[in-house]
Amino acid sequence: MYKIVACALAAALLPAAASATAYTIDWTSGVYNPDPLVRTTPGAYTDTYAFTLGQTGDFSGSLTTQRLRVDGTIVSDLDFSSVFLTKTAGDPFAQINFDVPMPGSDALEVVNLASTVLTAGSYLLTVNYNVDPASAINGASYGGNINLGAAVAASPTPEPATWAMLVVGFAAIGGSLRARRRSLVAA
Ligand SMILES: [Ca+2]
Repeated sequence: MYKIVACALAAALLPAAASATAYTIDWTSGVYNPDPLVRTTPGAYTDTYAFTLGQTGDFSGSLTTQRLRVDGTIVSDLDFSSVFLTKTAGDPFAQINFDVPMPGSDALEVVNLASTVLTAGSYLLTVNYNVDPASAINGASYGGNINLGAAVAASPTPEPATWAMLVVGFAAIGGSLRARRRSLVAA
């Protein structure tokens, strides 16, 4: 009996494990609007967004907390704790940690997913956040957009070194034609 009470106390003191929800973005380019679940239970949450790029693309976007205000009082809010991008398959990739301004604030939290060029491979955007008991009464969520654009095409303008090679090439062709003409005249 004593043991059971001790175990129950320990369980109550331990922080609950974060609830994890995985989303898969099925696109190679365009805009994806995350539609995460509205949380009505207080606690820590982890949402992951998996996507695969067949070619190099430009990644960007933003995530914003959605707040509900009743009679001037915010009754629904969540708090981002960390947002980062990792690669699960492909070339080596250094994790990108996006800045989370005003963590834990009741103010509107906006996480800017700074524009980044990503090479082909599989990626995972992880969004960690907390919902406190007061905010959970009416449910808390966030929204935003995740963009993937085609990589900027390589410039068709030849590099200075390429121009130099072209000039040398034309000069060589001109020289050989003149030599050929001279030899024809001599013959
Ligand atoms: Ca907040």
